[in-house]
Amino acid sequence: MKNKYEQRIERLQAKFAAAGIDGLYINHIENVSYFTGKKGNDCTLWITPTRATILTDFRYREMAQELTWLNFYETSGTARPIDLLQACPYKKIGVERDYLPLSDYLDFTKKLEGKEILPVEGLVEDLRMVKDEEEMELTRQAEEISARAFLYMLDYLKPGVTERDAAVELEHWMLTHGGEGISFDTICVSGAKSSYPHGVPGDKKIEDGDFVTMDYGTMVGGYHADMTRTVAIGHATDEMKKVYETVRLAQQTCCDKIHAGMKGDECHKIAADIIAAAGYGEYFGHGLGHGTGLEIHESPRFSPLYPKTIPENTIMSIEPGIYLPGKFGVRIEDLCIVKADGIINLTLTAPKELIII
Ligand SMILES: [Mn+2]
Repeated sequence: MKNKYEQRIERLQAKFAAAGIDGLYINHIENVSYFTGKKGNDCTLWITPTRATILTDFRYREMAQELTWLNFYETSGTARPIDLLQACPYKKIGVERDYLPLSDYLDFTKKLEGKEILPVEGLVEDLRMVKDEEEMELTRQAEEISARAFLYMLDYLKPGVTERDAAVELEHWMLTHGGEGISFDTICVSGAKSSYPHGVPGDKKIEDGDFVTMDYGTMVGGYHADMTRTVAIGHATDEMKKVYETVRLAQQTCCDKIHAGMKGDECHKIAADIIAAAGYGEYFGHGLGHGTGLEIHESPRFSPLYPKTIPENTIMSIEPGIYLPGKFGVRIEDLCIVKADGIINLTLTAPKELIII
């Protein structure tokens, strides 16, 4: 019985002919992880139709030797990746167009004799897009910890706490409750700064009348959680309530209607139409959502720029927002598994109705 990594390697090898390559040199760290189960800097893979080799140096020797489904090529000053590629019998060398450093590309094209260097894109990313049961379970666990952290923060947040304190508290809670890292720099912004979709937490104190937007997540087994909630402090004006309700309705309608087989732009339009009908069309300027997995942002996308079909068993964020410059912003984000007949929402334990603390 082949392990899951060997099966993934076989699925990649099956794509070589259509891509016009004899093999693929992989240096993107998460793409390497996908075939090794390990995350090491300075590890690359060379995968040919019949074998897969990990290339790394002495520091990772023991780790590489544990990966019994891979050959190990120990790199050094005289045994460089380019030397392995030169010695192999293959001529059409695929490289990752989005990730190979330009210096390596120039080196390969200039120095490899009798070889063609062919930049390709999306081969591994398309495999990673559709998740297996284990990947879904790890993501579910990561999102559950993140959603429970939100409940904790409802008790913690109060006027006088700074954005930075709140962000640190949130991260600390996740890391002491099973989280294995932070998915991305925690966003915790308040008041007028909540209109910055990706604002950085600062020394500003949370005040009565602020919206506080928290966009964050933790990881389990390398799989990223991602969620956003916006809460009001003390009170909310009628305008704040109207904007919040518009985002909540757009977000919930997407949760109710999206299913596998829809196009990415079609999904985005569900939210965009609701927000535009409420008069805020120009204040929703980003895509509705993105895939998550070994990276926080991966294929596919819910976006006006993504006309492709969303396959079953992708893990996607659904995160509409409205941002009124100089005033405030609201975003609500759940993570979900896309199925043929709808979505499985992984963020259910965090309420979405307007909470005023
Ligand atoms: Mn997101």
